[in-house]
Amino acid sequence: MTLDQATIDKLAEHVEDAELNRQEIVKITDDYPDMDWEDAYAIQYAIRARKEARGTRIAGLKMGLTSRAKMKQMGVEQPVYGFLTDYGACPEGGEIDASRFIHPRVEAEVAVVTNKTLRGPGCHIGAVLAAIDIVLPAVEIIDSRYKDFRFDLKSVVADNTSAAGYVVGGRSARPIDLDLPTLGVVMEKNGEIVELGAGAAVLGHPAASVAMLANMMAARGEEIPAGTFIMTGGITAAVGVAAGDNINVRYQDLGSLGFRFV
Ligand code: OOG
Ligand code: MG
Repeated sequence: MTLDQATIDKLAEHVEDAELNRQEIVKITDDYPDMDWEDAYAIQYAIRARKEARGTRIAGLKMGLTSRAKMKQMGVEQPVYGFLTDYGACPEGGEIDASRFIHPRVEAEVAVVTNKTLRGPGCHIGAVLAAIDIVLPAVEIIDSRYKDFRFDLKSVVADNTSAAGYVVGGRSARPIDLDLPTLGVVMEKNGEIVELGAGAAVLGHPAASVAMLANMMAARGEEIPAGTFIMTGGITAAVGVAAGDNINVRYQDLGSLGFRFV
C-alpha cells in the first residue's frame, strides 16, 4: 500500500461520483503514479462499501481483460476483477437508456452461477467445473469513467473495471453438456456481424477465469460464496454503442440475446 486510508476514501468518492454523475475524469494514476495493486483494489472495495451502505446489493462478480482481444484493445496485459450491482442489471430483449452511460461498449461473455464455495490459492479448472451449477449467455456493458476510455491497470481496477451494466440470456446449460472452449459467439450490431469468437479466447477456458478470480480474491483473504453469479470476461473486443443501436448475440448451444439502446 502506498496510499493512506483518507486518500483511498477520497479517491473512492471521486471515482464513484464520476459513475453516478456520468462525468468523465482523468485517470487517477496521473495524480498518484506510485499507487499499487493493493491501493487500486482498496479503492474498488471502498466504492463497493459506499454502495452497500446506501442499500445497493452486490449482484455478482466479474473478471475483465481475460482475452487477447480485450488486452490488445486496451493495451494492458493482465486480468482484473470487479463487482456487479443490482442496478446494473438490464433486461434481455428490452430497451436500455443510453444516457445512463458516458461512452458505453458491449462485450459478449460467458457467465456462470456457482453452487459451491470456491477458495484459492490453488483453485483450478477442475474445482470450478465441479462448482458451476449453470452456464448462461451474457453481455456486459462497460463504461469507463476515464476520459476517452483510456486507462492503465491500476486506474481501471479502482474504477471497478469499468463495470456499468449487464444483460443475461434466459437459456442456461449444465457445464457437463457444453464444451466451453469451443462454444462460439457471434455478435451483431444493427444486423451486421461486428465480433465473433469462442470460449477459449478467455484464458483458454472460461472456467480458468473463475479459478483465477478465486485465486486473486484469496490474496485479500476472500472466497467466492456458493450461489455467485460470475461474468468470466469478454470473449470479443468491446463494441461502442449509442442510442439507436441494436445488439444481438448468438451463442452456440445457449440461444441468443438481444437488446436495444434508446
Ligand atoms: C475493462 C473491463 C474489461 C472484460 O470483460 O474484459 C472487461 C475495460 O476494458 O474497460 O470487462
Ligand atoms: Mg467484461
